[in-house]
Amino acid sequence: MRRSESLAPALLGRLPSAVRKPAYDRAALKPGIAHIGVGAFHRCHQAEYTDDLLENSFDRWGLIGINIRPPLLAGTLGRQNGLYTRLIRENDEVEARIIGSIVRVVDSQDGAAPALDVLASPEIEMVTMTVTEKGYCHIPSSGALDLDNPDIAHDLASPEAPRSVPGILARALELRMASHGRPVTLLSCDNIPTNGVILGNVVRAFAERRGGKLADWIEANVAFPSAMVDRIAPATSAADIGTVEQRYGYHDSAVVVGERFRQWVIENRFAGRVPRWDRVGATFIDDVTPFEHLKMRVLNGAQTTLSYLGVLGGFEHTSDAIANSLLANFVRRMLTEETLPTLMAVPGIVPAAYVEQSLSRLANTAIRHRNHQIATDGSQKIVQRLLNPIRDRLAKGASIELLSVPVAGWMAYLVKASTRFGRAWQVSDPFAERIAAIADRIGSDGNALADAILAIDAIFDPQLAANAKFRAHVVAGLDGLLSNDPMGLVRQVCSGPTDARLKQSARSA
Ligand code: CS2
Repeated sequence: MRRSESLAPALLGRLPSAVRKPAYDRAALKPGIAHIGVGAFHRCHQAEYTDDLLENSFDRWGLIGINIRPPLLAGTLGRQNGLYTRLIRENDEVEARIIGSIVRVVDSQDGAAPALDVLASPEIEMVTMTVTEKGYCHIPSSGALDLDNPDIAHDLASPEAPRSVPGILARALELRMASHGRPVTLLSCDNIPTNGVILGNVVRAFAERRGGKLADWIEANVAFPSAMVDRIAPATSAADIGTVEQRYGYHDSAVVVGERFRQWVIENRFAGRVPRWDRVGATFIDDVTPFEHLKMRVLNGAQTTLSYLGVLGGFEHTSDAIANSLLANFVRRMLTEETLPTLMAVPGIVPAAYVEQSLSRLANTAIRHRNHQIATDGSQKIVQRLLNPIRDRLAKGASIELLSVPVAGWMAYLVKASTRFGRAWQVSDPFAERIAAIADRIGSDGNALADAILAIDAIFDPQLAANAKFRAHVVAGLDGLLSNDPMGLVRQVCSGPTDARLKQSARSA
């Protein structure tokens, strides 16, 4: 094999034996699934489960991967005929496997037509998606469709040329209804709470505005199951591409690196035929809620916490942050003392063991998950990861001191990106500008900052924002995290009772 030859079907027979290859006849594969959002997570999760299923019982579940936002797929996955390397990395271990389940990729960034062609075709009976939290165009605090979102306003005015995910899906369903009429399942694989319910709501909101029979047709022919998905798979870096070249001698521009752990729990509510992912490790279940709470509050809650406190403390990756004993101790205490008591019983899982397993996953030094990547779009993440457990705790009169720290961390992260704070780093969050403007106006007064940020009701429901205990903890957190010694705040919170501190910040309010 010539060094750095690019991955392609013709190369499969010549790859080193350490690289596992698809054990089924790829040429016979027919597409049955479409996926929107072919990022690292999809390539490391749904596409791998599907590859397992093809090995297990073939059938006709090839995947068509669609991107409606950058990056373009044609020059990477497209050139490789959909093939890519999935590396599992755990500390010193590396395991390589070529995933063959993606049969075609479609770039639809400049207009919805190519995506609609696929989504409306009769052969597609399952549409999965990883479009990020903000892709659903919902209001995080309520789950309702955000009618002020410019893409939504555009799509409601021009439903035949949609830009948003809800607009594209509603249009695809309309085309299906008007042509072959075959049922379809739309399966969200994003970390939003009750993701199937939210997806159903935003798509139906469009259908109802379209009038005619669409809403009724959707009721009868479309399913929106909720699902919990899990595998840590950071954005691919140049170093990952280099790892494949160095270790295995070929070039793959669509490599993805993930941890060994994976989980997929899907609500048993389908329309049309279903890929039997349950034969290869996924779980089909009546109620996903307990799994969803467990995963978003524990694993994702810990990631979000380590990302904000990590950036503020000067750590680059999750594994660097958790290697710090103060942050490790903080996050373990937060999860054990405050998060765990909010969880429902989860069939087959011991919550305390799940916490330890999650913490050890985050300590995996071979997974280079940047804190800034996880910190992205925090406004769309903190409700399910932090604010919902805080609300549950408040309803029981229980302490929320630890869970409030990462909420203040998210605020401090965006505040410090403002001009007034010297643009400490670049951020990406739909609410970044609004919070930068607040910071520019107010400066470092924790009380005034907290008041202005808590007033954003798309994130903080008014009852929570008005809670004096929550507000006091957020103010104390902000003051500490915006000081010259952010880790000092974490140390202080870890060191015990804080009533005195709270009284002091209440006095200065
Ligand atoms: C991460 C998730 O970027 C993020 O928000 O917290 O992508 C996380 O790695 C996955 O949910 C793990 O399953």
